[in-house]
Amino acid sequence: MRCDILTLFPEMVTPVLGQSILKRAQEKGLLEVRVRNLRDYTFDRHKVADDVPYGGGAGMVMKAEPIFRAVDALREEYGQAGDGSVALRVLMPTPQGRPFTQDYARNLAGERRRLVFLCGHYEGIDERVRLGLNPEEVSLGDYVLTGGELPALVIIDAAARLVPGVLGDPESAAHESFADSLLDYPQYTRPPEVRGLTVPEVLLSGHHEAIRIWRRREALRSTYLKRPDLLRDRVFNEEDQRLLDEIVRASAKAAPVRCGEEG
Ligand code: 6GU
Repeated sequence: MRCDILTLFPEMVTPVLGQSILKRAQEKGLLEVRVRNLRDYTFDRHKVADDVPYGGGAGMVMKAEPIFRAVDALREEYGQAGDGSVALRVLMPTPQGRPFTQDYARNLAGERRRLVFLCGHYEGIDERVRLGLNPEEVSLGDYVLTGGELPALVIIDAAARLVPGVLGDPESAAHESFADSLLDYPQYTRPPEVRGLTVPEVLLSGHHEAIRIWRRREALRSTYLKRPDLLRDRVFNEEDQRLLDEIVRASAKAAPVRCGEEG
């Protein structure tokens, strides 16, 4: 996966890329992230990258031309794809975008073109960037952030970990939350007792099949209780259906809690 982040605040992103799994992915050559300061593509003595909005109002708007120039520079540098199209996929993090999901992350992880993130800040970006570059607008959810830098990192993180070889154990990505549209089962590590809280017996049993079923049941239970929407319209195999029936029966028997009350 090859990415470029275009931002007025490179220091918001570079430290994160130099840590942990994203750092190792880059060292292994599985991930490349180049961070460019949009200020380097300004064209006046004072390197002005933003200006007051036409029509008045609060805040500043990012100027269009430095962004066009930065993308032109990338096109120049990376050239054309085999079919003559430019080998860039331009993404713009914005609350107006298409919702970012695990499927979206999988799609980016398999992308052969460079992923270029245009990070807006302040009150936004001059509309002509959207009109001229037609970026793919992507949103993390229905809330507002101060800029596109944190979303760009979130998106790169979610996609990079799906690139084969990025996670140490190839099983880790396959087995966890959302790989299967279920929430994770609980994990425990040593010691067997912490502050009077013990580890479920089955996990100490060494009985692999019993452990597998326990984990499956807990994943289904957690999803049923916390995110029932993920189970809607889903077709279950026989085992999952049986586990889910048990869970539904058990939770119906437990003292019902009315909406707004604590358990
Ligand atoms: Cl992707 N960008 C910004 N700036 N704010 C957001 C967002 C993205 N997703 C939710 N809020």
